[in-house]
Amino acid sequence: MTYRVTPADIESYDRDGAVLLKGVVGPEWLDRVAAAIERDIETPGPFFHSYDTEGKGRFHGNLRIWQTDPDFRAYCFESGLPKLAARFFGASRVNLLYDQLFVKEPGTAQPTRWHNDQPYWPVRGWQVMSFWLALDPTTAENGRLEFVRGSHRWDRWFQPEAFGKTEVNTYDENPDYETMPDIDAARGDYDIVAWDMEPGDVIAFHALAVHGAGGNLRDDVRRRGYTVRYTGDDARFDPRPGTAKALWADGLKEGDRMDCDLYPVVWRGEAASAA
Ligand SMILES: O=C(O)CCC(=O)C(=O)O
Repeated sequence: MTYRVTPADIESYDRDGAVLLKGVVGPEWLDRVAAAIERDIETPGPFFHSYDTEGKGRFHGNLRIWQTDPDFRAYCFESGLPKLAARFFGASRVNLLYDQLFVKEPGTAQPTRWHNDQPYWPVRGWQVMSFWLALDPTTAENGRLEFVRGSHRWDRWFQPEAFGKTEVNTYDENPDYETMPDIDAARGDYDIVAWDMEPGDVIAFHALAVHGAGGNLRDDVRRRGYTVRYTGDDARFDPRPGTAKALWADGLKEGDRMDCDLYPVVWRGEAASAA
């Protein structure tokens, strides 16, 4: 991976909470990730969840798949993404938080509800971000991601809910969290940004950025997205109510640095040169 983060990328990320990075992931990594996705669909890892699509299409979800598949692991550790995260954070250390797969097969009309991520995650701190990789050409018709520009700076934490009816992934109520407003009912009130993507493009986004995605309304193309989440220097373990228990690390106490087997350090360097 040879992509170099530009000052303009960092400015957009800081201001808007999300930025499109074109052509980050080359054909070799794309092939490895695509093959790993097919393996996961064939024989899903332990955190597999299929979202209910009311009989139409199929929405395959899974997480922590780096732990069971060597190619997902290699992509999370060795692809160069950790260094990109360090650049966005200006951090001297990057930990892998986890990875997650979102495959909407043709005809999966179910949107991904508006949400922000950090309320789901047992981590506090500002240096928490994701890289969503497109494996297919992705447009408004087959479920591209959408972001509310600048929402990562609202400091609003929205109550997690499952993306669809699933057997796993229920979330405790957190009295400090808010209910997500009905953004689709008042889209004109929000500054919504979205980008068409080509395979290998990546969206880098902040963990508090409010985002969602449309359904895959096409019957001839898939919409495979693979996301990797990283944390930086200021991240601390915080298993507050409402967070996904599947992401809780045994052996860490609230306030600890993230470093452990579940959140391994994947990059170290000079913060000054990264900034
Ligand atoms: O791909 C999707 O539908 C949702 C992705 C998402 O919410 C994420 O990666 O945080």
